[in-house]
Amino acid sequence: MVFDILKNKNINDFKGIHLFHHPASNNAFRIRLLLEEKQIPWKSHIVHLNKFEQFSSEFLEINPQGSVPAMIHNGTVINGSENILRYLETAFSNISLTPYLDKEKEMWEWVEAATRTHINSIVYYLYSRDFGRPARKDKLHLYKKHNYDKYKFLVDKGYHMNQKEKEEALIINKLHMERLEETLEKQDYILGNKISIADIAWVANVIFLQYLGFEFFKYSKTIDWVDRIKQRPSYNKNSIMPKFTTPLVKLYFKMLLMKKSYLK
Ligand SMILES: N[C@@H](CCC(=O)N[C@@H](CS)C(=O)NCC(=O)O)C(=O)O
Repeated sequence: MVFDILKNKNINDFKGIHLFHHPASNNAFRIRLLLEEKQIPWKSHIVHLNKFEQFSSEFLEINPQGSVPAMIHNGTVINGSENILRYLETAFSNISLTPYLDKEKEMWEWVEAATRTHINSIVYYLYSRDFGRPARKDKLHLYKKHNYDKYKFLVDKGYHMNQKEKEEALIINKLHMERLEETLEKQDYILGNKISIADIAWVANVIFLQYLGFEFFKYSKTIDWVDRIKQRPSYNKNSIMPKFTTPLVKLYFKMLLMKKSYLK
């Protein structure tokens, strides 16, 4: 339990890199990939989102938004995937993932686009495919207080998405994938023929979309690019995102939704 670790230890006492994450989180996946790419030793702490550990007072002290990834490095807390990627790239520059100095601004624009769109693209598509974790009514106030964007999404769209909204979720992601495919038609990686943080940031979204059944046959360069990244040593047992989209998960969520305590 993540709060047992946090209860017994002061933030300043965390030495080295401690990542608070969840295996099935695409936002956390890109951090694990970068840590492995840079060969940084790190300690894993799983925050069980389904048990709402993200809203324990102990975890909220680290990340007041109640979300993963969050990281502590020698007592310094850094939250949110874009911030963590930026921090790691600066603090651990031995192995650099910024291969083109003249394209640094462009690189961070790609990273920002991959992370900023989380709720409006990835979460939207996740729920349109019935793989979104059902919202418990008694937890909604916590989302309202700590993670307003997710709260708004759950209330507005989470469980009563009409056909038009489902199509919109698909179109938003298609537009992103078209831009990526066009870029990869010219080169092996997003910025050129060398991997950068832009690739690390986007591949986490793409693999997530693959798990959700997004149709990729039109995006062959993107598929080759994912395979190229999967061949790298950084894609290993520490970083990998397990497949979470089985029919059983859908069935389980459907059963939960029959209970009164869940938002419909
Ligand atoms: N902008 C943040 C978003 C973080 C986020 O929303 N993470 C999700 C997991 S992918 C989460 O922790 N959700 C908690 C919840 O839904 O209760 C980032 O890029 O790290």
